Amino acid sequence: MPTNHSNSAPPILLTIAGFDPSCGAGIAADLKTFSAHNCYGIAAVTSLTVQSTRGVLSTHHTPTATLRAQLDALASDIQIAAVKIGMLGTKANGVTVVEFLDAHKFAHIVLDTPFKSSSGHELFDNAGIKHLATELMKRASVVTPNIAEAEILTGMQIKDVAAMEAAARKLFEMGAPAVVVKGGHMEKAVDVLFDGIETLQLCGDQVKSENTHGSGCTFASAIAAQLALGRVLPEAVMLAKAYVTKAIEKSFAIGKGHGPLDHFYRGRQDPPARGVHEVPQHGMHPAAEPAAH
Ligand code: PXL
Repeated sequence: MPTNHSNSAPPILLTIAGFDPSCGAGIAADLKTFSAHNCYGIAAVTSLTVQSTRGVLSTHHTPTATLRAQLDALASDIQIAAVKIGMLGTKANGVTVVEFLDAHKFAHIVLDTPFKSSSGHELFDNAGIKHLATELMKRASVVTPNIAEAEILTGMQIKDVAAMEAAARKLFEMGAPAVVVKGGHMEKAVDVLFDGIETLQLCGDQVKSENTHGSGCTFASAIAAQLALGRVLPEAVMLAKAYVTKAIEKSFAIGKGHGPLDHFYRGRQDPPARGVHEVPQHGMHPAAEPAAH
């Protein structure tokens, strides 16, 4: 009986996040992103949301003991190369995650900060946001707020790239070892990375698309995958930005609201030009050749 136990496993990444049943954001986006980077993903669910492409209808947060049990079961069994944290729901879940991180000392921790869905539904309570700012942020390798989240965390108003840089520095002073402030909603889609030493502006053209649901989750997960694959942070962030930009460019509608990115655009081939696939070409397997007549 052949076994496959000698095949070496790819890097294994853990996402701690909410579940979006329309699979555009949250855990599903994270797992697709890990897979697209040839990594293996595992997940602990912090919250079950009820949503479609049209928005979030309700959230049902995982009881703390259940979240802790998921995390302990996974970490006691599987070697985790990097952790990505997304929606947490409640402060109690945030506290559980802090305890988990302290017990294990992971090499790479990417902390995304989804506080509200695009449709305006609360994804994290106010006490949780405070706890994230004072306790969780300093345990991460990098924190990835968008402009609105950076404003909430810093109390600053952010109107331009200079203010994004100032906010990134303030978040660093508040304890985050490195920060990416995401400006994807700005005309020029500039992200600002501050790693405690230098600031880097990452410029990209804003892709006009209605199907951007899960962009933040995807970006943070792509950074985690690149870190797990051995890239240094600036390189990981640049590659993640290129990936998410292309995945938005290739995004598609699946329902009446905001559709998902195409996480697997790299593996998709354009259909062959008309005619090419209809007539078997010389050199094909004999069984596929047209019968002689
Ligand atoms: O895009 C932020 C986000 C993150 N995680 C989950 C979500 C959403 C937005 O709806 O549902 C689970």
